[in-house]
Amino acid sequence: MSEVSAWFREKVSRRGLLWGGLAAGGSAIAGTAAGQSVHSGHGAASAAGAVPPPAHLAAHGSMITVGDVDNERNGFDPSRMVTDWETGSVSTLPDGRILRTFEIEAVDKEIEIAPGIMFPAWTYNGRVPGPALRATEGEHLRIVFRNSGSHPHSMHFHGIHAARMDGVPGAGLISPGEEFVYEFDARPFGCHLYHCHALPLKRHIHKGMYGLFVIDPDPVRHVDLADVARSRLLGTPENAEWQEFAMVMNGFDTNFDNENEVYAVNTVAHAYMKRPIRIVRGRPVRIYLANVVEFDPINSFHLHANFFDYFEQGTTLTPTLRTVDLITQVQAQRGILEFTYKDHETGLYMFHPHQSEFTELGWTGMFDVVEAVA
Ligand SMILES: [Cu+2]
Repeated sequence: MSEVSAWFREKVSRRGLLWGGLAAGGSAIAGTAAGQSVHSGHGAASAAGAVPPPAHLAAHGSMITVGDVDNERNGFDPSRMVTDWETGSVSTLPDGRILRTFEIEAVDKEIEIAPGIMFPAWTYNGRVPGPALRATEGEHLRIVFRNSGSHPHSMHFHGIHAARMDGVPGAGLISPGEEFVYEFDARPFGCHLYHCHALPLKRHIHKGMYGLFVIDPDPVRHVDLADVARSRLLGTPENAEWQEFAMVMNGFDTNFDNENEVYAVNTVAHAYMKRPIRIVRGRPVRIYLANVVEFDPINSFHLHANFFDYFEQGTTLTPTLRTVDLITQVQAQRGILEFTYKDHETGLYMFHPHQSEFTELGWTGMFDVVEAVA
């Protein structure tokens, strides 16, 4: 068998496995791509006692999950998570600098990643991805980390810090029941991430131990581009003009065969297809995007009917890519996307990776561009 046909056979069987599993679990993925009509998708939803999908889903003929994930049981809701920044608590050090403290607890938790599909996750503060930590350049950070999970864990930050704060074995990797305090200054500014660095790394990351770590630029340190820096600094009037979203592209290997069966942004398959992210037409949009997908070498983000500027790792105040509608990210790669729909009609605009397989297995969403929020 040629390499190509072997690849195809493997992908098809993976798809078959997911569909079979979903059907057995009382859920289904409905859609045209699998030879099911959108109408029969409605039927499946009714049979499961679910509300029929909104008109926009039928209009797009999308292949998406049927039914709803129990956000309350999960303890997190992708629609809220997308704007939920964890800023910790703030105090002043004797030298006048800001001390920002975060409290993070590792806990084992079963989460629902698609309707009826449970995943035994390891989490930071009970959510996947973990809290989207946000600080300002130059602050002193203190992260109090407690391990209430069943395995050794750590927090390894992508940032600048001492070796003893690195979250690797011997430097902040702690056993269940232990506590460790990471301390370092917030630098460089940018869109970073943190993740567990216990071994086997692949397992600890894909179980759910990752999150965004955003450091806003301090405008005082960037006089030439102070306006840009202020627009990125949470809490300023300039920043309030922007519609900012936290997005972590992730995937889940539900049967432990080193392949993902479900893909998403912020964990729940197709969450933003069912509840599109609302954007006010006249205001600019900024996405803090990171890829943590395990097992697949690359992920991507494609925006429909529009182009954006991209800031690789967010560490510059001028774009590193201008006027693109697609970027790629390997694992741990991240960046900031900036765009606007101000000259567009209102309506539903899709975003998804350009690996079609990922879109069908959960990673696709919509922006609902509106005139104003009611
Ligand atoms: Cu871990």
